Amino acid sequence: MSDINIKLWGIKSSPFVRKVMVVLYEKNIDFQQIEVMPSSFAKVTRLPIQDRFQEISPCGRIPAIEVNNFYIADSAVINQYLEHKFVHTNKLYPKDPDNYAKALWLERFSDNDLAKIATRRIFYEAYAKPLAFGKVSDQDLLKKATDSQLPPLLEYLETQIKDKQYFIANNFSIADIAITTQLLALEMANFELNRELYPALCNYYKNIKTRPSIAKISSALT
Ligand SMILES: N[C@@H](CCC(=O)N[C@@H](CS)C(=O)NCC(=O)O)C(=O)O
Repeated sequence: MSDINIKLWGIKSSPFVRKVMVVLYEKNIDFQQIEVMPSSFAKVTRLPIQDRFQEISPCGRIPAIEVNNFYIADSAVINQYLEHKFVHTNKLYPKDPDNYAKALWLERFSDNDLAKIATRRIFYEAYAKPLAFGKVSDQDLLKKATDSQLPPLLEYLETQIKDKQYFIANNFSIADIAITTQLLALEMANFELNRELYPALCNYYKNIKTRPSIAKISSALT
């Protein structure tokens, strides 16, 4: 792989960038990180948008990846691409069709439904907004998110993990990566999972954080 030059565009604190970082670590693929904010954030902070970023990521979102002369955006697309491009590396998508579909569903649930509240509301209000924009968090929005919008999503995950080690067929997969990166975003926003309400999810989260690829992204944040 020494003739392959990989650049991952996006700041390490983004849960979606972290999804790709975990996949790269799991697959033992070397990469260079280009710490760039989404274009919409850069506009608010008036920071210059990096040369070429708009070309690499047409909607200005992070992450995007560059592999030699090829580039593509969106964590779900990037991770499927890496699975197909680097075929002799650790597999992160189940082979069995039912498990494969279930893993994709859990990834989509995390990227869309869970991220809408965990990242775009709680992580953004409590962590990113004060830190990146120097603005005060909206406590009403945060309370609504933590008290009523997030619980049904966590309850669903609790029913899906039960007492298993991983979400799908006892193998670490893209489903675990997508879910864990959202749970990490909640932790960064100082949201603590309630052990009484979500005992299985709490155990799962505690264990998965000891996995080297996950430990690596968690420690990169502190
Ligand atoms: N579906 C995308 C979502 C990426 C995303 O929303 N990234 C955020 C940063 S965490 C972003 O770029 N936000 C800026 C924007 O939406 O304009 C993915 O999985 O890559």
